[in-house]
Amino acid sequence: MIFITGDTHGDIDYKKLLALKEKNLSYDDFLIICGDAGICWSPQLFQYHLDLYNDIGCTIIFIDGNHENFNMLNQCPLVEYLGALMHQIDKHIFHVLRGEIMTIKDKTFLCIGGAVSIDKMYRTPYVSWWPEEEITYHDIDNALNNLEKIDNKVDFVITHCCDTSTVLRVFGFRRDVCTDQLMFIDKVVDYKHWFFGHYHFDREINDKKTCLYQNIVELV
Ligand SMILES: [Mn+2]
Repeated sequence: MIFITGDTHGDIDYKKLLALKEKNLSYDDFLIICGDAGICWSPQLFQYHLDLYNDIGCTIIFIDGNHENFNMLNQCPLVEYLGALMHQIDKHIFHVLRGEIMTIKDKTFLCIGGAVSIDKMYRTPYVSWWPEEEITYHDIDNALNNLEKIDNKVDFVITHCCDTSTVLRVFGFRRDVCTDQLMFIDKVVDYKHWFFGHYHFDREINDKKTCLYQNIVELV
C-alpha cells in the first residue's frame, strides 16, 4: 500500500498517523509526507522522533518543507533508493531530494520539496529558519532533466507548496519565488494527480490537485 499525507511537524500533527499503525503495515508499505515532517528539526528531539515514526511500521519517505533543519538533513548519507536520490535518515526513513523521480509499485512520483516561510522575519537563521527552504533553478533543472528521460510524464507530483496559479486561485495572494518555480512544472509535466501540503488544510483544488493536511490518502 502507498499512503500520502500532509505536514506532520514531528509530534505536533503525528496523531493522524495512529490510524496507519492499526493497519499492521510492513516495510513494503509506504507513507509519503508532503513536507514539514519535522523528523529532522531539533538534534535533541531526533531520537524521540525516529522512535515515533518507526513505530508506524512502514517505510516513510518525506520531501522537505520550509520547517526543516537542513543541517541535519544534509548530514545524512546520500543513497539511491526507488530510482531517486535520497538522504537516508534511518533504516526505513528517507528524505527525497528536489527534482528526483521515485518509482513505488510501478507508480512514478516527481518530488520537489521546499517553500517560503511567511514568518521567516521572526525566525533565527540556521536555528529555526534555513535559506535552503527556497526552491532554486537548480532544483527545477534537476526535475526537468529527470523528466526528459520519461517523456515528461509521471503518475504523481509531490510538493510542499503549490504553483502560483493555484495559490492565487485559493488565497488570492501568497505568491512567492517557490510557487513561481512550480509554474514551470505545471506547464511541462503530464501528471495524473498533484498532492501538496504547506497550507495546513485539506482541500480538493480541482480534479488534479489536492492540498493535504490531516487527511491520509491511500493511493494503491
Ligand atoms: Mn507546515
